[in-house]
Amino acid sequence: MSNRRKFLRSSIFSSFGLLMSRKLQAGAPYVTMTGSPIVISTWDAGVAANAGAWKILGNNGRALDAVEAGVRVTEDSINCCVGLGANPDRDGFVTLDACIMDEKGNCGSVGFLERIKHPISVARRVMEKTPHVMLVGSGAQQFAVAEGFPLEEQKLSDDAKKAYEQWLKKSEYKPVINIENTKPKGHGPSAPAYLSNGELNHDTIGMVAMDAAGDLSGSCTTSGMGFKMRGRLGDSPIIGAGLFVDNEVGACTATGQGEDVIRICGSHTVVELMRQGMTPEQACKAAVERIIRIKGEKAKEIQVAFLALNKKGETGAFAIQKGFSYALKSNREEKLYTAKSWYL
Ligand code: SD4
Repeated sequence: MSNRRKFLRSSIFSSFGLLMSRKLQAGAPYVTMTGSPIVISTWDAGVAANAGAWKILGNNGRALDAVEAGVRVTEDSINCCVGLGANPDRDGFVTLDACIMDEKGNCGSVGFLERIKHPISVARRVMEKTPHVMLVGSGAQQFAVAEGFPLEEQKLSDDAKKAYEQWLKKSEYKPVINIENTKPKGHGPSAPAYLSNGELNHDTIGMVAMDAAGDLSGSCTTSGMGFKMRGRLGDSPIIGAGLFVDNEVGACTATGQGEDVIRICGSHTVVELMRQGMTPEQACKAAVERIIRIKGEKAKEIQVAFLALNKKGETGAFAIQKGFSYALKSNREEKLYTAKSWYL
């Protein structure tokens, strides 16, 4: 065979190979399991949130509507940790972050939002009613009010008030974690934040879901780290960090110390690793390992967890520290799982 013919032959085969691998990367390995809705969300509060989402998913509704309705349950809950009753910043004000993303790559986000009960719904309005992705601070609040969201009085819950008063005694601004305990004593610049019933007060809920049509969406809403610096944003309102959805591949949400999630574009990283063929758990673990590599010994002091769902309806999670729980609801099961972790 002449050299020219050899060259043509090999370049035809290599272009074919490239084409095939592009096609595979575009999602070919993932078979859409239509008709099998599923929702997963972070921490124990995810059980109630999933039940809220299921009212929509279980009735052939859209994943986007489900993930908004689901986390609104948590934002509504006075005893929790995510909405207006949550831990304040170090100046005593509750500031909220949230984001939402649908199967078409549409996304919306709000950050540093005060006195609005449902930041997730404001994030959805940003997505649907503005040409932007993100609104923050007084601008986000102004938009929310213009959209008809009531401006609430700030009133700390009894638990948040107690925790804040306790924190003020030392005003210590550094990650606190008790790794000997299955219940980490917080995972950020917070003092331990236990509810009066003794349960750990988590300040974020992230949720990802697939609907009966096989479409994915996700939501994430938080008061952020308790006793954070005023003006601080974490990963939760940042598309690609606290949440990412790619309808060809899968979806991921993150919880824990936002600074370290942002550092590796955490949720986007997990989705891209799933695109390359990893299972959700493998992808979450690989993302955690990146943080461990960057942080070295300091990783012992922080908690970060990822929770992911792929297009086949497979789920998985991985955390730095033990004790990360996530809730799953599908037609077959309703369960609270504990994720594997780097430190045992
Ligand atoms: C943040 N990632 O603001 C959030 C905190 C969190 O459970 O997830 N807490 O950094």
